[in-house]
Amino acid sequence: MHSGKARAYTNIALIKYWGKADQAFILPMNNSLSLTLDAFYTETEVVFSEDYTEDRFYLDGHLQDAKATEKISMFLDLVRQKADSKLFAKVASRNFVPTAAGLASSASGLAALAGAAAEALDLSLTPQELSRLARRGSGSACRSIYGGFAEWQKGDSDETSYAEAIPSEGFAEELSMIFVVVNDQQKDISSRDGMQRTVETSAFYQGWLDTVPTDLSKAKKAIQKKDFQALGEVTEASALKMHGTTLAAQPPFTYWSAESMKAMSLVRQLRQEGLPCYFTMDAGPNVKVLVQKTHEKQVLQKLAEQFSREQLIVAHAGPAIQILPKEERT
Ligand code: 2P0
Repeated sequence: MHSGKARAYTNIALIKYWGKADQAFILPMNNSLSLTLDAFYTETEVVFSEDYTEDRFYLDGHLQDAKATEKISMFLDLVRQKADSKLFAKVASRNFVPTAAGLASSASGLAALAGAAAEALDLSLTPQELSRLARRGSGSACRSIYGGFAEWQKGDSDETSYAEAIPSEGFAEELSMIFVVVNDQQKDISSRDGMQRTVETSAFYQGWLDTVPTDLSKAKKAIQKKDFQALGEVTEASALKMHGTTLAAQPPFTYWSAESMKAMSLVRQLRQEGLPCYFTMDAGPNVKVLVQKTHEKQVLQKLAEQFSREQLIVAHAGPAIQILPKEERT
């Protein structure tokens, strides 16, 4: 029996990943930059054994159906191939999310799976190799190998596409991200389908790609200088441009709901009132507000005037992936 367990934290991109150059290897069209957060994480235990006759996948204690298990099996095949193993596995994963608001993340999930499976089969991967492996499961997962800020270098092959930590000398620890959890009944378009449709059909896609290098260098400069305003401005601009591309896709779509727009307007209003804060959004209607810890309480209070306290979740910079010791395994 070979077992491994890992805990990985989710990350939110400040400069977004949006579009693939290679679907099979998950090579992105552009570099992206993220902040790993402490509030949401996944713990996954993987056990490979000669006794098993198939892969089994349990999520939050429930055995998953064939479709969900197949995705896990395909990822495990990559790990088995690297380790020259033919063993089946039992995968038990738990998402730690403050509310049941659909915030479970493929970034933390696939990073934890990569870490646990690699540990179980004694692959002894460097962080860079683990990042490359996690990328094969889900693009954004390659950034969750690191704590604080990370940049995913798009590269142009399986070997050259991975994330790296961006040291910030404590700047990441000065930041908060307040999640405004917006519940709506809109039918979801997965980020995988949404980005693909955008690459293939959006008249605005090239415009998006053209501006990423400048945004990325602005973000890195802002981190280096600990310039919150510059980082916030480019974060918001990157999100707006990414979401702009979806409106020109065929058929067009948007992840925004009326509630998302209410949250974005409020953030703009707070800024006008002199409270520095900036928003970002991903492939769903939730809005995330970037703020300095020094203004966190004030911004939270203002948000609480228009959203219920249950809709607001505060996160701070989170740590790198952790491989858990044997004592913490079941
Ligand atoms: C990001 N997103 O940079 C962007 C911004 C959503 C919007 O990465 O197809 O689950 O597994 O590589 O990583 C979400 O997409 O997609 C994502 P796949 P993933 O965070």
